[in-house]
Amino acid sequence: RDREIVEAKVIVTSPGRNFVTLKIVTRSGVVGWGDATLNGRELAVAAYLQEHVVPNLIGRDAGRIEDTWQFFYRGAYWRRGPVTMSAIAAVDVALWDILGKMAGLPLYQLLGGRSREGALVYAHANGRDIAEASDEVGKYRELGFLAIRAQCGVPGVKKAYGISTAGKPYEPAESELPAETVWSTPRYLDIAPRLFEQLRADHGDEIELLHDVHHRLTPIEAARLARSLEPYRLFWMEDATPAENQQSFALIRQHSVTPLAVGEVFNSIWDCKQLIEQQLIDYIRTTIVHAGGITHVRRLADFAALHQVRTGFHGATDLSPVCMGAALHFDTWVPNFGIQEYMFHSEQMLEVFPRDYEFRAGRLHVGDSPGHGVSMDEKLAARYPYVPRQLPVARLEDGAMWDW
Ligand code: GCO
Ligand code: MG
Repeated sequence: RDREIVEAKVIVTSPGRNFVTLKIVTRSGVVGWGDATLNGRELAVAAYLQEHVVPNLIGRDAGRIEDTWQFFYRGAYWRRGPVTMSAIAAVDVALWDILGKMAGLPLYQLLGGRSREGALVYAHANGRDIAEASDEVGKYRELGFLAIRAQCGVPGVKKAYGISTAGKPYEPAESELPAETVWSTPRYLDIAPRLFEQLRADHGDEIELLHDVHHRLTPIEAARLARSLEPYRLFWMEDATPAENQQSFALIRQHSVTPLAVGEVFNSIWDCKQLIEQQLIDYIRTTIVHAGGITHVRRLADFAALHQVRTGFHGATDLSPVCMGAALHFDTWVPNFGIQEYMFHSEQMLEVFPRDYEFRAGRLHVGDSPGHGVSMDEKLAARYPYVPRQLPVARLEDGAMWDW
């Protein structure tokens, strides 16, 4: 009876960007926090939670995590999809948080305990040209990063993906209606290998380098890029081509040994079953908030382990510190861990979400507080109301729509 859920509250706040958070409270006063942020579509998940989930939570036993997951997954009838799976994730993570607090144990301990001291993370180095990107890589090396993702502007392409306005961290959803960007595959395929040639020349072989193609190439173009990047030994090439057709990764594989990562837009194991089973990828990026929480992502990671695919969770700023906390506990436990993305949240965001993880020597370390170690200052959150924001779109030079 102590574990009965007596309150469930959806909180939307925008301390620099929008976050959707679910708070669950038990009769004995234990509070659990879950992230439900779906960048650019936040209110769809907030409404799903508010209208269809919260009424079903009141009166349930907070300790029945698996049953609650099955209830919302099977019970919705309309399976999967990013909105449903983000909503389920928020419930699931909040319940794991409560379980940890009830047991007085950090979340990684509930999963099976520590497998490593800290989670290797990668930062984002973005430059308007190759020289600026190389300087940025240098800055992150000085901060102690052991792995760095690098992107640079493409000559002749307005607002290439991943490039911030000078001095500002990259934050894609900056306008109420989608910003229009232009894409040119030939120009990009020309500059990308030159970027990595320069980075190896400037920074040597030891630093791990990553790159995000952001779904913009066809499979054969991706194969060509993967092959041309081989001399620079990337940690991974990400989202080489859209992955609705999982078979298309076979074409890339056939031509190159550059490791492949995909999956930040996936929301269930079914989106990557073939990719994993046929070993068409090396890293799976699907993370807790968008794929049904710890309960589902644990199954996904175990399945991936059977095929020697490792985790490499999405960790852009549009996943809140609550998701980051849960992801880091998962990373601390999961045997087939690869790497964790780490884009900094601003001080303003971190004030709203007090957390106990910290960066040391290239790795993020979780604290030992019970649960996932991230909470929310609700009073402060109330000072930052929702601001409508959407992700950009991309068009080819002839005006036709393309993948952003
Ligand atoms: C990444 C991602 C992000 C996404 C963003 C969309 O690898 O970090 O590609 O930059 O574009 O999360 O909301
Ligand atoms: Mg990405």
